[in-house]
Amino acid sequence: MKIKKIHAREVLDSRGFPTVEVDLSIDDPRHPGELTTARAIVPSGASTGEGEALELRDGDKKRYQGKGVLKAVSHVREKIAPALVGRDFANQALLDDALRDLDGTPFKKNLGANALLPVSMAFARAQAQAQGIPTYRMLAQLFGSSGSTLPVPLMNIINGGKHADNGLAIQEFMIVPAGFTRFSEALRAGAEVFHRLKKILHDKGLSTGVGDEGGFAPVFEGERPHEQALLSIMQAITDSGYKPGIDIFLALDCAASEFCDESRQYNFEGRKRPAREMIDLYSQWVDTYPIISIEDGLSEHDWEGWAEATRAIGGRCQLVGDDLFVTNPAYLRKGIETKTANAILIKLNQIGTVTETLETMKLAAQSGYASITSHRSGESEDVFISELAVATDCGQIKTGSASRTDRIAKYNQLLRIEEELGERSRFAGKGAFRGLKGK
Ligand code: 2PG
Ligand code: MG
Repeated sequence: MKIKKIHAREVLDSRGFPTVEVDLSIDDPRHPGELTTARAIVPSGASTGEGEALELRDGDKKRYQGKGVLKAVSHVREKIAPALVGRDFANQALLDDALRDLDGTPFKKNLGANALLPVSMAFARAQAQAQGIPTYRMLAQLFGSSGSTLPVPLMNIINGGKHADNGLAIQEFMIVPAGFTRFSEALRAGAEVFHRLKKILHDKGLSTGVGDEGGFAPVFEGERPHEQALLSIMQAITDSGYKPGIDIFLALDCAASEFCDESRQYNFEGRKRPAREMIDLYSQWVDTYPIISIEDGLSEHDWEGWAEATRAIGGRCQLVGDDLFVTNPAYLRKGIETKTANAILIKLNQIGTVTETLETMKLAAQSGYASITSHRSGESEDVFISELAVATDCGQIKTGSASRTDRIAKYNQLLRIEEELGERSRFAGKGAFRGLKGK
């Protein structure tokens, strides 16, 4: 696969901040003399883990409040393109090795993960195009999987934390329509609950404006706003004619690093609490509500709290490390060795190349950790994560609510893939979750 052209440009993400888009062309083996060109856009997080690969921003306050990405764009144009164009790469791993060598640092501090990743993703797509196969099939070949499993969507229908300004400490309240036989049915149920929730909030006089990931961002007045959020969602599920705990389950992303202070006290509902208290609260919620997944329930700096949480709730609930593992095999290995968490959130831009992402997912699968392919809060029309979720048969995708095209684009791509796979497709369903026993 000889690379013929690489071009980068600054485009905007779903929050209106700049990000990097790359067009990459290779020879088209099916049409000698012609090129095939693929495109990719990098997403961007707001509640980022400290161990993430570098997202290079210009820092020039005169442009986009310092958030411009012209440096990353120039790294693609002036460093990556001259080094790679004209070279032949037999596979994704070799291309990604070359990208990593060019950067030369583990956290992509020289060129920026936002310069490397779009090249890596566009190359994956270009390879698929050259072979005349869909991207998920190409990625499945790399991963050694069947590439036929449609993931259960984890749909974030109430937004809080850094993704909204409604005072909720917990960042994401998700519905998980796992009790269906097809992805399209699960998605339909999820969308129906989303619309029902809108009515419930409206009738209570609460705002139905949406946050960064397309979920509602109401301000729940009074005591225990987080339980009010859970109860509103439970009502939305039943009012839609579905059974909580049978058809539809709940999941949380607490993003607790954001409300944990330096002395490891969690600032939650008006009071500072030690990890033990947060764990007791989660444990009680898991018993009361059909919660089957809790992400970042403790801070990324609180490995002790995490280990305790895993002992206390890990047997009956999926515990997902996002900020804790940052898609990095080294952090995941530490988690496996210390029996911390039992699942990992997968975000390509936390690590910076497709190959490293697949390596992390492989390690997770071999160690009995579930992988959840995930969007970022700053997204675009790029649907690579839908392809990745199906390709790896990981069984779960987290890509926002049933609104905002940046989120819906991912779901629509999964609908297309389900249709294309036809009889060969399977929906991951409840089998994707370890916490379902006894619910
Ligand atoms: C998360 C993500 C995506 P962000 O914390 O899981 O939902 O948010 O992209 O802001 O890190
Ligand atoms: Mg998270």
